[in-house]
Amino acid sequence: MRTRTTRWAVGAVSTLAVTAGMLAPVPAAANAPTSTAYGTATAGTAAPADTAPADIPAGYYDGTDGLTGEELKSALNDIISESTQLSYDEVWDAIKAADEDPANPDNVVLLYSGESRSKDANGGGSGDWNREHVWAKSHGDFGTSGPGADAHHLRPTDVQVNSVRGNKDFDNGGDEVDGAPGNFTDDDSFEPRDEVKGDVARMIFYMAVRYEGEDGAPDLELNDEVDNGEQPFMGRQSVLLEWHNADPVDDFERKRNDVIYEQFQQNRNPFIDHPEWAEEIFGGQSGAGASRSAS
Ligand SMILES: [Ca+2]
Ligand SMILES: [Ca+2]
Ligand SMILES: [Ca+2]
Repeated sequence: MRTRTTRWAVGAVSTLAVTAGMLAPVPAAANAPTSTAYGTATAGTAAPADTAPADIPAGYYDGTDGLTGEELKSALNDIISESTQLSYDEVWDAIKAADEDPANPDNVVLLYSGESRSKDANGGGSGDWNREHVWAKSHGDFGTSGPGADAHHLRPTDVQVNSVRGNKDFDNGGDEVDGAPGNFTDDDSFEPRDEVKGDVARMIFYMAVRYEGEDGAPDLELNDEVDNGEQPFMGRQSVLLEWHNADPVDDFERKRNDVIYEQFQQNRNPFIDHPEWAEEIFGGQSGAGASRSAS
Protein backbone atom coordinates (compact mmCIF):
# COMPACT_ATOMS: atom_id res chain seq x y z
CA MET A 1 0.00 0.00 0.00
CA ARG A 2 1.43 3.33 -0.99
CA THR A 3 1.54 6.10 1.54
CA ARG A 4 1.84 9.84 1.64
CA THR A 5 5.46 10.02 0.64
CA THR A 6 5.05 11.21 -2.88
CA ARG A 7 5.45 14.55 -4.43
CA TRP A 8 1.73 15.07 -4.00
CA ALA A 9 2.19 14.77 -0.25
CA VAL A 10 1.26 18.32 0.54
CA GLY A 11 -1.10 17.82 3.47
CA ALA A 12 -3.80 20.45 3.61
CA VAL A 13 -3.71 21.29 -0.01
CA SER A 14 -4.55 24.62 -1.47
CA THR A 15 -4.91 25.07 -5.17
CA LEU A 16 -1.59 26.87 -5.18
CA ALA A 17 0.08 24.11 -3.23
CA VAL A 18 -1.11 21.56 -5.72
CA THR A 19 0.25 23.64 -8.53
CA ALA A 20 3.55 24.15 -6.77
CA GLY A 21 3.79 20.50 -5.84
CA MET A 22 3.16 19.61 -9.40
CA LEU A 23 5.59 21.99 -11.01
CA ALA A 24 8.48 22.08 -8.61
CA PRO A 25 10.12 18.70 -9.12
CA VAL A 26 9.34 18.36 -12.79
CA PRO A 27 11.96 19.20 -15.39
CA ALA A 28 11.38 21.97 -17.86
CA ALA A 29 9.80 19.68 -20.41
CA ALA A 30 6.66 19.24 -18.35
CA ASN A 31 6.39 22.93 -17.62
CA ALA A 32 6.66 23.81 -21.25
CA PRO A 33 3.18 23.15 -22.62
CA THR A 34 1.63 26.33 -23.81
CA SER A 35 -0.59 24.97 -26.52
CA THR A 36 -4.26 24.66 -25.73
CA ALA A 37 -4.17 20.91 -26.21
CA TYR A 38 -3.05 20.10 -22.70
CA GLY A 39 -3.79 16.42 -22.99
CA THR A 40 -1.48 16.09 -25.95
CA ALA A 41 1.19 18.29 -24.47
CA THR A 42 1.65 16.59 -21.14
CA ALA A 43 -0.32 13.40 -20.87
CA GLY A 44 1.27 11.75 -23.83
CA THR A 45 4.77 13.12 -24.14
CA ALA A 46 6.09 14.26 -20.77
CA ALA A 47 7.49 11.06 -19.36
CA PRO A 48 8.41 12.49 -15.95
CA ALA A 49 4.85 13.67 -15.38
CA ASP A 50 3.47 10.17 -15.92
CA THR A 51 5.51 8.59 -13.19
CA ALA A 52 4.28 10.35 -10.05
CA PRO A 53 2.23 8.06 -7.84
CA ALA A 54 -1.00 9.42 -6.45
CA ASP A 55 -1.36 10.55 -2.87
CA ILE A 56 -3.30 7.51 -1.65
CA PRO A 57 -3.78 7.72 2.13
CA ALA A 58 -2.33 4.78 4.03
CA GLY A 59 -5.00 2.19 4.64
CA TYR A 60 -7.57 3.70 2.30
CA TYR A 61 -8.07 0.43 0.43
CA ASP A 62 -7.63 -1.87 3.43
CA GLY A 63 -9.79 -4.98 3.16
CA THR A 64 -9.60 -5.32 -0.62
CA ASP A 65 -6.61 -7.67 -0.76
CA GLY A 66 -7.39 -10.80 -2.75
CA LEU A 67 -10.92 -9.73 -3.66
CA THR A 68 -12.21 -9.79 -7.21
CA GLY A 69 -15.43 -9.39 -9.14
CA GLU A 70 -18.56 -8.57 -7.15
CA GLU A 71 -16.76 -8.90 -3.81
CA LEU A 72 -14.21 -6.30 -4.80
CA LYS A 73 -16.94 -4.06 -6.19
CA SER A 74 -18.89 -4.30 -2.94
CA ALA A 75 -15.83 -3.59 -0.77
CA LEU A 76 -14.94 -0.58 -2.90
CA ASN A 77 -18.52 0.68 -2.73
CA ASP A 78 -18.31 0.68 1.08
CA ILE A 79 -14.99 2.54 0.98
CA ILE A 80 -15.87 5.24 -1.55
CA SER A 81 -19.38 5.80 -0.18
CA GLU A 82 -17.72 7.42 2.84
CA SER A 83 -17.80 10.82 1.22
CA THR A 84 -18.93 14.38 1.54
CA GLN A 85 -21.88 15.35 -0.62
CA LEU A 86 -21.33 18.58 -2.52
CA SER A 87 -24.08 20.94 -3.53
CA TYR A 88 -24.35 21.53 -7.26
CA ASP A 89 -23.08 25.05 -6.66
CA GLU A 90 -19.99 23.77 -4.84
CA VAL A 91 -19.21 21.70 -7.91
CA TRP A 92 -18.07 24.88 -9.67
CA ASP A 93 -15.32 25.28 -7.07
CA ALA A 94 -14.39 21.62 -7.21
CA ILE A 95 -13.97 21.76 -10.97
CA LYS A 96 -11.99 24.99 -10.84
CA ALA A 97 -9.53 23.32 -8.48
CA ALA A 98 -9.50 19.80 -9.88
CA ASP A 99 -9.40 20.67 -13.57
CA GLU A 100 -6.99 23.56 -13.27
CA ASP A 101 -4.59 23.96 -16.18
CA PRO A 102 -1.13 23.08 -14.80
CA ALA A 103 0.32 25.67 -17.16
CA ASN A 104 -2.09 28.46 -16.16
CA PRO A 105 -3.75 28.58 -12.72
CA ASP A 106 -6.35 31.07 -14.03
CA ASN A 107 -7.74 28.45 -16.39
CA VAL A 108 -9.36 25.04 -16.50
CA VAL A 109 -8.72 22.39 -19.18
CA LEU A 110 -11.92 21.49 -21.02
CA LEU A 111 -12.44 17.74 -21.17
CA TYR A 112 -13.42 17.11 -24.78
CA SER A 113 -11.76 19.98 -26.65
CA GLY A 114 -8.60 20.01 -24.52
CA GLU A 115 -8.82 23.78 -24.60
CA SER A 116 -7.54 25.92 -21.74
CA ARG A 117 -10.22 28.45 -20.79
CA SER A 118 -10.60 31.07 -18.05
CA LYS A 119 -12.07 29.80 -14.79
CA ASP A 120 -14.28 32.89 -14.88
CA ALA A 121 -15.91 31.87 -18.17
CA ASN A 122 -18.21 29.42 -16.41
CA GLY A 123 -21.88 29.73 -17.27
CA GLY A 124 -24.43 28.85 -19.87
CA GLY A 125 -23.72 31.15 -22.80
CA SER A 126 -21.83 30.71 -26.02
CA GLY A 127 -18.10 30.67 -25.26
CA ASP A 128 -18.69 29.65 -21.64
CA TRP A 129 -17.82 26.32 -20.06
CA ASN A 130 -20.26 24.37 -17.91
CA ARG A 131 -20.51 21.21 -15.82
CA GLU A 132 -20.63 18.15 -18.05
CA HIS A 133 -22.10 15.03 -16.49
CA VAL A 134 -19.85 12.41 -18.03
CA TRP A 135 -22.34 9.86 -16.73
CA ALA A 136 -25.26 11.64 -18.41
CA LYS A 137 -27.72 12.58 -15.69
CA SER A 138 -30.71 11.31 -17.65
CA HIS A 139 -29.26 7.76 -17.44
CA GLY A 140 -30.93 7.03 -14.12
CA ASP A 141 -32.60 10.46 -14.03
CA PHE A 142 -30.72 11.62 -10.94
CA GLY A 143 -30.68 15.34 -11.66
CA THR A 144 -28.10 17.62 -10.07
CA SER A 145 -27.83 16.19 -6.55
CA GLY A 146 -26.34 12.91 -5.32
CA PRO A 147 -24.71 11.34 -8.38
CA GLY A 148 -25.53 14.56 -10.25
CA ALA A 149 -23.24 16.59 -7.98
CA ASP A 150 -20.40 14.06 -7.72
CA ALA A 151 -17.27 15.89 -8.87
CA HIS A 152 -15.54 12.66 -9.84
CA HIS A 153 -17.51 12.63 -13.10
CA LEU A 154 -18.26 16.33 -13.53
CA ARG A 155 -15.89 18.04 -15.93
CA PRO A 156 -15.62 21.43 -17.59
CA THR A 157 -16.71 21.40 -21.22
CA ASP A 158 -17.59 24.01 -23.79
CA VAL A 159 -21.33 24.70 -23.59
CA GLN A 160 -21.92 23.85 -27.23
CA VAL A 161 -19.76 20.71 -27.21
CA ASN A 162 -21.59 19.57 -24.07
CA SER A 163 -24.86 19.94 -25.91
CA VAL A 164 -23.55 17.87 -28.84
CA ARG A 165 -22.63 15.07 -26.46
CA GLY A 166 -26.06 15.34 -24.83
CA ASN A 167 -26.92 12.07 -23.10
CA LYS A 168 -25.34 9.77 -25.64
CA ASP A 169 -23.61 6.57 -24.62
CA PHE A 170 -19.92 6.13 -25.44
CA ASP A 171 -18.78 4.21 -28.51
CA ASN A 172 -16.38 4.61 -31.41
CA GLY A 173 -17.39 6.33 -34.60
CA GLY A 174 -19.28 9.16 -36.22
CA ASP A 175 -18.40 12.57 -37.57
CA GLU A 176 -15.86 14.90 -35.98
CA VAL A 177 -17.43 17.33 -33.50
CA ASP A 178 -17.36 21.05 -34.35
CA GLY A 179 -15.14 22.87 -31.88
CA ALA A 180 -13.66 19.68 -30.44
CA PRO A 181 -11.20 18.11 -32.89
CA GLY A 182 -10.57 14.40 -32.34
CA ASN A 183 -14.02 13.83 -30.84
CA PHE A 184 -16.63 12.02 -32.94
CA THR A 185 -20.36 11.52 -32.69
CA ASP A 186 -23.32 10.02 -34.47
CA ASP A 187 -27.00 9.66 -33.59
CA ASP A 188 -26.53 7.34 -30.63
CA SER A 189 -22.96 7.62 -29.35
CA PHE A 190 -20.01 9.88 -28.58
CA GLU A 191 -16.29 9.14 -28.91
CA PRO A 192 -14.01 11.47 -26.93
CA ARG A 193 -10.51 12.34 -28.14
CA ASP A 194 -7.80 9.77 -27.57
CA GLU A 195 -6.15 11.71 -24.72
CA VAL A 196 -9.24 11.42 -22.49
CA LYS A 197 -10.74 8.11 -23.61
CA GLY A 198 -9.35 6.36 -20.53
CA ASP A 199 -10.32 9.26 -18.26
CA VAL A 200 -13.92 8.91 -19.44
CA ALA A 201 -13.88 5.15 -18.93
CA ARG A 202 -12.52 5.43 -15.38
CA MET A 203 -15.18 8.02 -14.47
CA ILE A 204 -17.89 5.67 -15.72
CA PHE A 205 -16.37 2.73 -13.79
CA TYR A 206 -16.34 4.87 -10.64
CA MET A 207 -20.02 5.75 -11.02
CA ALA A 208 -21.07 2.12 -11.46
CA VAL A 209 -19.29 1.15 -8.24
CA ARG A 210 -20.17 4.22 -6.20
CA TYR A 211 -23.92 4.07 -6.90
CA GLU A 212 -25.54 0.76 -5.98
CA GLY A 213 -29.11 1.84 -5.31
CA GLU A 214 -28.52 3.21 -1.81
CA ASP A 215 -29.57 6.48 -0.18
CA GLY A 216 -32.19 7.27 -2.79
CA ALA A 217 -29.76 7.15 -5.71
CA PRO A 218 -30.20 4.69 -8.58
CA ASP A 219 -28.01 1.63 -9.13
CA LEU A 220 -25.85 2.74 -12.03
CA GLU A 221 -24.35 -0.04 -14.15
CA LEU A 222 -22.46 -0.57 -17.37
CA ASN A 223 -23.83 -2.51 -20.30
CA ASP A 224 -22.67 -3.11 -23.85
CA GLU A 225 -25.43 -1.12 -25.51
CA VAL A 226 -25.94 2.36 -26.88
CA ASP A 227 -29.24 4.27 -26.79
CA ASN A 228 -29.74 3.51 -23.10
CA GLY A 229 -31.97 6.55 -22.77
CA GLU A 230 -33.22 7.03 -19.20
CA GLN A 231 -32.24 3.58 -17.98
CA PRO A 232 -29.55 3.72 -15.28
CA PHE A 233 -27.04 2.14 -17.66
CA MET A 234 -24.09 3.43 -19.65
CA GLY A 235 -22.40 1.77 -22.59
CA ARG A 236 -20.54 0.41 -24.19
CA GLN A 237 -18.72 -1.59 -21.57
CA SER A 238 -16.39 -3.41 -23.98
CA VAL A 239 -15.37 -0.16 -25.65
CA LEU A 240 -14.81 1.62 -22.35
CA LEU A 241 -12.50 -1.20 -21.25
CA GLU A 242 -10.56 -0.81 -24.49
CA TRP A 243 -10.29 2.92 -23.92
CA HIS A 244 -9.16 2.36 -20.33
CA ASN A 245 -6.29 0.19 -21.57
CA ALA A 246 -5.37 2.39 -24.53
CA ASP A 247 -5.18 5.60 -22.46
CA PRO A 248 -3.51 4.85 -19.11
CA VAL A 249 -3.83 7.02 -16.00
CA ASP A 250 -1.72 10.16 -16.15
CA ASP A 251 -0.66 12.88 -13.78
CA PHE A 252 -3.61 15.13 -14.51
CA GLU A 253 -6.03 12.43 -13.41
CA ARG A 254 -4.00 11.60 -10.31
CA LYS A 255 -3.89 15.23 -9.26
CA ARG A 256 -7.61 15.57 -9.94
CA ASN A 257 -8.37 12.54 -7.78
CA ASP A 258 -6.18 13.89 -4.97
CA VAL A 259 -7.79 17.35 -5.08
CA ILE A 260 -11.32 15.94 -4.93
CA TYR A 261 -10.33 13.64 -2.08
CA GLU A 262 -8.36 16.15 -0.03
CA GLN A 263 -10.36 19.33 -0.59
CA PHE A 264 -13.90 18.35 -1.49
CA GLN A 265 -15.42 14.89 -1.20
CA GLN A 266 -13.01 12.80 0.91
CA ASN A 267 -13.44 9.85 -1.44
CA ARG A 268 -11.35 8.56 -4.33
CA ASN A 269 -11.77 7.02 -7.76
CA PRO A 270 -10.34 3.51 -7.24
CA PHE A 271 -9.73 2.99 -10.96
CA ILE A 272 -7.27 5.87 -11.05
CA ASP A 273 -5.41 4.48 -8.03
CA HIS A 274 -5.65 0.83 -9.13
CA PRO A 275 -6.27 0.60 -12.89
CA GLU A 276 -6.04 -3.19 -12.73
CA TRP A 277 -9.35 -3.28 -10.85
CA ALA A 278 -11.28 -2.33 -13.99
CA GLU A 279 -10.59 -5.71 -15.52
CA GLU A 280 -11.18 -7.45 -12.17
CA ILE A 281 -14.66 -5.99 -11.88
CA PHE A 282 -15.86 -5.29 -15.41
CA GLY A 283 -13.69 -7.53 -17.56
CA GLY A 284 -15.53 -10.78 -17.06
CA GLN A 285 -19.10 -9.64 -17.17
CA SER A 286 -19.71 -7.90 -20.45
CA GLY A 287 -23.35 -8.41 -21.04
CA ALA A 288 -24.43 -8.66 -17.41
CA GLY A 289 -25.88 -5.18 -17.57
CA ALA A 290 -26.82 -5.75 -21.18
CA SER A 291 -29.04 -8.67 -20.37
CA ARG A 292 -30.67 -6.67 -17.61
CA SER A 293 -31.41 -3.78 -19.92
CA ALA A 294 -32.83 -6.09 -22.55
CA SER A 295 -35.28 -7.71 -20.18
CA1 LIG B 1 -23.00 5.12 -32.73
CA1 LIG C 1 -5.82 10.34 -20.53
CA1 LIG D 1 -23.91 0.17 -9.46
